[in-house]
Amino acid sequence: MIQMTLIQIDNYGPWTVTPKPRNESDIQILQAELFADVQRQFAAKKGLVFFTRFDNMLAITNGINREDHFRIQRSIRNRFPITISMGVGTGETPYKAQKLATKALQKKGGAQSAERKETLAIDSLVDEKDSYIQIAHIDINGITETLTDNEPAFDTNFIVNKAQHYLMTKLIKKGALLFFIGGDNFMSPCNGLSPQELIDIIEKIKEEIGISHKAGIGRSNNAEDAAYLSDLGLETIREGNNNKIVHILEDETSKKII
Ligand SMILES: Nc1nc2c(ncn2[C@@H]2O[C@H](COP(=O)(O)OP(=O)(O)OP(=O)(O)O)[C@@H](O)[C@H]2O)c(=O)[nH]1
Ligand SMILES: [Mg+2]
Repeated sequence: MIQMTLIQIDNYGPWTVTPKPRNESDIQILQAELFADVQRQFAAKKGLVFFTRFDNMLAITNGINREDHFRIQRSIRNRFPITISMGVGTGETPYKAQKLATKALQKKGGAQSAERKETLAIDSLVDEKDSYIQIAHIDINGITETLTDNEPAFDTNFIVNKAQHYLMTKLIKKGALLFFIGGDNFMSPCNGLSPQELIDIIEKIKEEIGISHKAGIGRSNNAEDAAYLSDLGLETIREGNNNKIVHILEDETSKKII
């Protein structure tokens, strides 16, 4: 089971234009600093946050309890001009977990409600004994030679975006999520997805748009270790000159549970 947390800035839309529109550069700074801050706090507990759309972020939070979430909300309130609400959900797939997390928060009020402030809506938390996370770190093959060093930066960015869209479209059908994490890298929390299904998706995208990917898959009972193992998996593929599409690594904690 995977546990996911939705982190949402309270009543942010109105705040960005009250008393009059704030400078976009200042809004960008706030969002980047908030992301860095919540990442640091969740990471201290082996969680992993994806910036998603910045005003809404999604995190893998297995092992992080009610009190931990509350402390993060309080710390943000004490240091930022905004507050954050959170919803927490669990599921056999990441899609289900984030859906329940979102529903729990939506029930407590809208994103632009002036009444909903620093709400913590927990649908469910994963028991330590059921905690299991599978993450695929997906990366484009040879982007530096083919694109970064040859094409205009914007065109390369557009292609990375296109790859992301194709990956998301196929992965969501399997209950897996996909987040852009920088460069030519994507991370997919993908409990329930078989390695063969991922290989099939990557091969299909190669056929459809001519972009080839590789993926390290990591499995653990916490996000930090699952992500780290997925990084190591990618390195193993690189050592073999990208001949393999997928490489799986799992630790002792994940072998007990599927
Ligand atoms: N967020 C993140 N970004 C990375 C990571 N590794 C590389 N990058 C970024 O992605 C860019 C491309 O790196 P690579 O994927 O290693 O380069 P490549 O040319 O595609 O080479 P191969 O993937 O080995 O085929 C780098 O310049 C970094 O900006 C990572 O683990 N995480
Ligand atoms: Mg690459």
